[in-house]
Amino acid sequence: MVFDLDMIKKVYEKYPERIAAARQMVGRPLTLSEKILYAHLWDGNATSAFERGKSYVDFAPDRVAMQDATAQMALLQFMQAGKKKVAVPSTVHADHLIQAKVGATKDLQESLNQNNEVFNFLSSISNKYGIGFWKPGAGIIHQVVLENYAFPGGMMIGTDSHTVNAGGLGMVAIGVGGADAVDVMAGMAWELKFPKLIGVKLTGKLNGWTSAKDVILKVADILTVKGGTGAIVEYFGEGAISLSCTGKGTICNMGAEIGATTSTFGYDESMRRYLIATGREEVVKAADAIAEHLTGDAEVYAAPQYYFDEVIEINLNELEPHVNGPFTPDRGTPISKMRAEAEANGWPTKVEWGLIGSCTNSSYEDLARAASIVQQAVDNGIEPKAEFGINPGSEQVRYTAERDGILAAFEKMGTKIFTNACGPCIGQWDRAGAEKQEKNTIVHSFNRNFSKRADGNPNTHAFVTSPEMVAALAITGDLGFNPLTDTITNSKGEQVKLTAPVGDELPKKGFAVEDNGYQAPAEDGSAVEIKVAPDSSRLQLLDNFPIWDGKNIEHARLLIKVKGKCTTDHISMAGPWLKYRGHLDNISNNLLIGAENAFNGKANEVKNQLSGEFGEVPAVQRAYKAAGVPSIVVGDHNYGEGSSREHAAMEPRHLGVCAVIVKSFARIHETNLKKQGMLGLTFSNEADYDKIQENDTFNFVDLVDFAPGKPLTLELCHDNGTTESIQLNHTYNAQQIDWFKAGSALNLIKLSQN
Ligand code: MIC
Ligand code: SF4
Repeated sequence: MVFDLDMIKKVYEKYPERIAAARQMVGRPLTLSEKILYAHLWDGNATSAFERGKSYVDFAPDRVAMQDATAQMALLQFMQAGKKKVAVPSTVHADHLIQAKVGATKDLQESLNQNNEVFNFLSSISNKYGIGFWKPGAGIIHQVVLENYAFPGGMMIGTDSHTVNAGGLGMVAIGVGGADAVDVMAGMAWELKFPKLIGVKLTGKLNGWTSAKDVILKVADILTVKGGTGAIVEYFGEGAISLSCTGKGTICNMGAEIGATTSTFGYDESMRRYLIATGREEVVKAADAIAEHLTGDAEVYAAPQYYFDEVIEINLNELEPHVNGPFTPDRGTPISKMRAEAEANGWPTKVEWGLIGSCTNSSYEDLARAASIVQQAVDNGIEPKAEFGINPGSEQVRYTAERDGILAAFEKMGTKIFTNACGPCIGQWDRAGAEKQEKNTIVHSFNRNFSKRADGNPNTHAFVTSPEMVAALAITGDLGFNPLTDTITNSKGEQVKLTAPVGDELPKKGFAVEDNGYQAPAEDGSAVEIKVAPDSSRLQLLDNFPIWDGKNIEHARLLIKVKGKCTTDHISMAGPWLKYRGHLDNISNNLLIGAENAFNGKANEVKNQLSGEFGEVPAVQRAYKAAGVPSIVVGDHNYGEGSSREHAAMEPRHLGVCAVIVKSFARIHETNLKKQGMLGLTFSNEADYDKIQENDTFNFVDLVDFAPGKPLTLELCHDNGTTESIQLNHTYNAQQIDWFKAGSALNLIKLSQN
């Protein structure tokens, strides 16, 4: 079955005219990213050219995807928007709340027992509002989207930063907070700053041990975790065409790790093959009819330096397998240098676990290639030195991989096959012994490796690599093992050299599945009642955030000045806290507990200015709230990097923080703060960060004049009696200032309903 074929055809019908209009306005050949963006303007045909990195533009995305951990808050907000049905095709995927412990069957049952209330809520609210629901065990959101919904030239948003995975099928797919999803589901325009464009030209062809993952590991190494901020990364060249569609998905997926708005590839043969293999010949037919519009213009790819803001070239012939980490996905090390790097940095080289899965690398091809390594170990009598776990990307992938003997190869090596879900990637991993907090190394095929992410142990050194490299490193139990040059000793004492991985891009016998886990919504859901128990610890209906009183904020205190990396995992931790994603007050108890206090170097220990005592961040903030004292949070660079979770913005808002002032923001988090009616500001002069002292009080002296393009002034009153003023920049446009004034974007939607 092809989902929403009519919608896809309608999008394609508009393409020729929209592209012609864009061409005329822009006045030069177009990149693919521009074509997709201009084809999705809310106002129809382009009437002017937009300035990249400057113009705020209203778009009309074709669809919305949400996962269970973020959908709860998104849909709690949607409930308040007063709509009968979602305005565009939308889906919810139950994938984040399932723990990996002993293996799929038991783990899934356990998760159903524990999360029943939330799954029932998501299932019934989806049913009510016309949203497709993918049940627990159906698969990871981005794999399921790629297999069923993504289409070349389409535009979608999703409440998860890795929504960008759908760029593998030539979409512009963007991760957003739930409040953005509410706009689109409520039939309103969705606003985005017109992105900058980074072109990545791929020459040559992957070979031997190198895989698509290595392309993005290399790009991450070059661009770092913030190098893609505000940009779409467009891949092209013969190397791009030679990659499989799911390989392209892997590359786009991890574009989230460099802060890119999204990444994409032009429509090509690999996409045709994938669409056909997943039962979507109809989409191929429709796409073929406008194929010229579904890729960048030839002039662009011939002379990219004139059309992109930045161009990177990577020769796939020369690319080496990479292993990135620990603690950050942009620290890249080619495998030939790993032993020396690990020794120089004191990283444990003994690998304890190898994990294959996550939305990044859980395709049929990924499992097949990794299995070919595992099979060699089995055939040669090599005992694996590390433990092994797999999360297949979807039930369709799992079922097919089982049928084709791929899972059997892993099972022979004692691998745990976990549920088709996120599992360890999001800290849903009951790893035996993690509580001992021992220093150790794990390797995985995921995208993120922030401290504590997978198992909660700050001393776990997690490294990101391709599935086939995970297999090789886990088998040898040695982080420094270079399969291109090194040998392994088998049980008979012989030296064995692994041969390079092989695996079918798509199953020769086609994909198969018995129950894909999809639940279609009711035609008319108006009678469906949504129940949220008032005493539930998991779900809580939302109250409006208070509207701005129209006055300058005075006598604010410092909740915390954060030092160094502060991802959304530091602001609103996942793992055990995922269970409160639908209960704003309960989840607020994790506010900033992972962030380092710049004054004492400790996490979750800040000075309560009312009592003079030190306490945990959420408790101190609750004390300020109870006393009616406004507060601010100060942060470093790329604040809010990582996830799209809007809890990281809603929690401080709920607890009474009024402003977050940082050196720079990650895109999604900055928007989330704006949506929730907070002030997200940056130091005009970065060095002013150093002027903020623990006992300061703060006055926003010209907030009453808050206007687009006009910096704000903050007065710092130090406890020695001196004061000084600093300038704060902001990127609020007129509408976003209205969100601030109304208390939140949602408050404004509600006002417009009355
Ligand atoms: C993640 O990978 O961190 C997550 C969990 O998928 C998040 C979403 C979330 O926090 O729920 C993401 O990437 O947006
Ligand atoms: Fe799930 Fe991990 Fe992908 Fe996030 S990155 S969607 S947690 S598999």
